[in-house]
Amino acid sequence: MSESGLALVDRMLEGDRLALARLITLVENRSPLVPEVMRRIHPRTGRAYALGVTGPPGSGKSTLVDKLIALLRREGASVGIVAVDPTSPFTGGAVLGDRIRMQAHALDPGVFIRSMATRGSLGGLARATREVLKLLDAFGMDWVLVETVGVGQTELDIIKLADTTVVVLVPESGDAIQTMKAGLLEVADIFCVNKADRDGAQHLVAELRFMVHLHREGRHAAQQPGWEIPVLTTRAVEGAGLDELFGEIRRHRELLETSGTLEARRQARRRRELYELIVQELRREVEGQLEADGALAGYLEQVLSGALDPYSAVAEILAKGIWPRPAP
Ligand SMILES: Nc1nc2c(ncn2[C@@H]2O[C@H](COP(=O)(O)OP(=O)(O)OP(=O)(O)O)[C@@H](O)[C@H]2O)c(=O)[nH]1
Ligand SMILES: [Mg+2]
Repeated sequence: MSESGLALVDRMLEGDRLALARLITLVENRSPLVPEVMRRIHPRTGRAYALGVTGPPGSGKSTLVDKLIALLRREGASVGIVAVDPTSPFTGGAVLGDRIRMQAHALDPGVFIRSMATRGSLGGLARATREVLKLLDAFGMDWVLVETVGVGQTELDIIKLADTTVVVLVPESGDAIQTMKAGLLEVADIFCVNKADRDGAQHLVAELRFMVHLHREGRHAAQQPGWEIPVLTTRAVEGAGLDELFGEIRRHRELLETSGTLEARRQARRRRELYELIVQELRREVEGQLEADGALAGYLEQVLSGALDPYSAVAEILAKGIWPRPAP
């Protein structure tokens, strides 16, 4: 690792915000320094509590996050925020909106806000988000908040990085929940019906409560005995319902901490992370070797010409120990 990369980590650990910002940029740019950075910060991670806020575009996530930051700051907690938009390949409009909405906190030394959008692969975004959360954790933030749009697979991967997840819906999203149901119940610890000043909020609340009730024995529910997903209403712009929402977040955290579920969740996360990293490494290696390695390239050629089916090729490559090869 370059001297400057190392120095950056040291400066970040001493509380240098500019160094933190530059390390996040390294992560976004998939710098080859990232594994070494992660290795060095590891002893300083694991302290922060991760809160996820997810929901459809424009449901008021950033407005809610902005108010939650204020509540956390009032308690003296420091807060790092990552706003992730998997739907946008650009650092564009939504991100600008986040900046404006959270501007009041931008000068607060106890707050650090960063927006991220997709650059290149979607899969890479979940990994980058995890790495940024670790940086914020190592920096010393008591809470790390991740705001993410929607409930597709990438978004689910991102939201699974959180200890507690708030799913934000609005009265207009009534129809959308039908299609998102499975995904929502897989991640929601708390349902927040925002824009409760609009028609249909109570209807949505009833619908969600019914859904929670029906699925109270589902997988996600079964993993947290003693917790029935609460359904709350908020009017984020006015700050109405925010104390209740924050109360439920804290109650959920306490339950996780006292029941041992938090550690179990974090272990499940570490396991997923390890698997993912191994698979990524192997994939990278095999991609590099497929063309370069004589034996593998021979198989590739036969498959390309159609002379050999890929199933037989894989079986032979693995059976003959051509790949993976033992380390030299
Ligand atoms: N009427 C009403 N409008 C709200 C409420 N909360 C937020 N809004 C408005 O909804 C719009 C979107 O709010 P954001 O906080 O940017 O929503 P978001 O979910 O972060 O949006 P994206 O990040 O773009 O997906 C803004 O114009 C807010 O002022 C609410 O409780 N009632
Ligand atoms: Mg937003």
